Amino acid sequence: MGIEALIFDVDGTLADTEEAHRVAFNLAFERYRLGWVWKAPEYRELLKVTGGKERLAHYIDTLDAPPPERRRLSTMVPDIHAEKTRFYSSFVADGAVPLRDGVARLLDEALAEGCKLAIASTTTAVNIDALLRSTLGARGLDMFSSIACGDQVRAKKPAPDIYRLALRGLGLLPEHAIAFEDSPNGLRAATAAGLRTVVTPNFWTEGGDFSAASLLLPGLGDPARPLRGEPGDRLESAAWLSFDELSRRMSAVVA
Ligand code: XBP
Ligand code: MG
Repeated sequence: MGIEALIFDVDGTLADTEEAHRVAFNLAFERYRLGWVWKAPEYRELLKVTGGKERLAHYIDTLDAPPPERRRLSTMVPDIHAEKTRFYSSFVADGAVPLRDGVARLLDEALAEGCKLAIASTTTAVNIDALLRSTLGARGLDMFSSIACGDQVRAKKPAPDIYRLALRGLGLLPEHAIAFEDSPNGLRAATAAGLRTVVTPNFWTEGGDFSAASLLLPGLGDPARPLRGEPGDRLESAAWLSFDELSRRMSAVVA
């Protein structure tokens, strides 16, 4: 039972996007003269709430403000988030956020072996479109057989819904696919959907509980940017995660 699809999370996994999201949120707050500034340590905590709108609503709930003011601010969440998305998607469209090491290589290796690609992300389709076009060019969107994202599901990560939607789009059972994630919420979502998961943490998620990961690596690596201590530490054949090694390793586990 080989691997028939790789399902990628976007933010933090395909690309290290959260600093751009954080800057975009702060520009939207300025635009609405809210006087809020999310600095990195606070944003790292806020990232435990997935979904930009849900994160904003959570933040407003924690504000030391009278309930009528909190209610007024809550009605502004969709507009603030739309403004933030305009800032973020323009940064990304301008090429501000590259793919993480090894991502483009692994995508191409998988496609060359007839393996399908999919996305399961909490962010919006607008943001995903901008990232795939700016990093992979016009072919970017066409590389993915299924893109499950944002508000297509009510329950966001760590709920499994978005991964189940991606699997339905692929027409596959979870045992025929591998998920790629960067965060504990994402790992929980993929695991709950029955998927084995490769986790590549980043600054915003390092130190999280990744005990359920099938494979935990600092990144995917590349011949030009090999992973320190590999092969030998966690990988057998090279200092980067190749589709061949992933395929061998994961098919063995299922068999
Ligand atoms: C990470 C998220 C998103 C982003 C912000 O998504 O939780 O909310 O932080 O994007 P992923 P939005 O599942 O790709 O890791 O403001 O568009 O939600
Ligand atoms: Mg993520």
